[in-house]
Amino acid sequence: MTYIAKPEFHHPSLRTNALGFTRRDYEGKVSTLCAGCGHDSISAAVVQACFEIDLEPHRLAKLSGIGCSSKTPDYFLGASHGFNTVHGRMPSVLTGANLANRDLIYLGVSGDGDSASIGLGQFAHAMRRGVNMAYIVENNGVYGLTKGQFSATADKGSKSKKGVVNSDSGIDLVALALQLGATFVARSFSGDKDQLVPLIKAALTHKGAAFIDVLSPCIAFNNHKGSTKSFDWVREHNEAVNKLDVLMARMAIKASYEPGSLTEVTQHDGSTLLLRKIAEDYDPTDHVGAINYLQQAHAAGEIVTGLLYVDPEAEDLHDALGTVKKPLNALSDAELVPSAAALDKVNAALR
Ligand SMILES: Cc1ncc(C[n+]2csc(CCOP(=O)(O)OP(=O)(O)O)c2C)c(N)n1
Ligand code: SF4
Ligand SMILES: [Mg+2]
Repeated sequence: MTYIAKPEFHHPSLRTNALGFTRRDYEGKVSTLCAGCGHDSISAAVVQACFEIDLEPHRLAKLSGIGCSSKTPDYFLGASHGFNTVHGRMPSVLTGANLANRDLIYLGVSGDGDSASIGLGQFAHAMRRGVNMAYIVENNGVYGLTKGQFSATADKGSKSKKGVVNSDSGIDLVALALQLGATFVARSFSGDKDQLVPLIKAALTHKGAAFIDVLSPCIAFNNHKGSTKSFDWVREHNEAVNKLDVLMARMAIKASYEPGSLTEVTQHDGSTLLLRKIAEDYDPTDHVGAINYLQQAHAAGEIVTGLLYVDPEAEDLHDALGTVKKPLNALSDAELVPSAAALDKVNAALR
């Protein structure tokens, strides 16, 4: 892969976070994507989110598949663990890594082709198993890297740049994630950093499968009139249901607000999600309500964004499997090798 390394020097008065890192410490190589690609804005939002939650870069593992979107982990968090898997296979590789080392924070980055076309089965099983991860799909409705074929998220009736009309029904990954049992489901837009940064912060701190579908226009192949994934279309049809702020456990709630206008949701790690309602009748902790709301909005041609569902009490795959609390590479020989008595017991149970 071609890339350009960024110079390491930075202005001495750049703001630092609680760990003493500047925003530059969360950047990666210089992007080789098309200038104006939505995916670059998502990379910038990831950098901002990790800086703001004081994440230690070496504690994050970023995994992706294949596509322009899946190239982006090279452009942020240069000091984190990274792995580019095969097309559509990020979820299973991430699941394995997570089971082996539960101490890392997992970020999966994928595209609509990577997750809704070739990798749909992998996406489904990561969601239903509750793999503890933040899963971002950079959704442009096309296979950008291979020159703009419709992906499975392209809406029926949407027109390609050459005027071909898509006759297949589009897959809504948000609706699917909800149905599959993801415990944090959100949608956002690469052009709305104010909405996207808090969603990424909340997804990274959520325990369980956290999914964010980010509409991210491909300016080279899917930003024309007739496309339902263009900047203009998404801006015109975007209906946010709420506005989110994330407060980490150590931060006191300083914001002053009218009682009742904010909902507070406390997560496993002690962080608090402060949700300001935009749609009066929307409750992000009501699973059935979220599914109904989405379908109604879809029928009305609206693109619903914001934190659509969260279960703050969610359990993850480790809880379900009853795995050891330590990462596997930290177990001693004594912990790994069963005693003769334990082995006898296992053998006896099998007779
Ligand atoms: C097994 C396999 N099949 C097909 C391809 C070709 N291929 C590379 S990227 C891609 C689609 C990428 O689309 P998406 O995930 O939406 O990413 P984008 O480029 O749009 O960000 C395809 C079909 C491949 N690399 N591997
Ligand atoms: S082809 Fe599309 S998705 Fe790929 S870098 Fe260019 S604008 Fe982005
Ligand atoms: Mg795509």
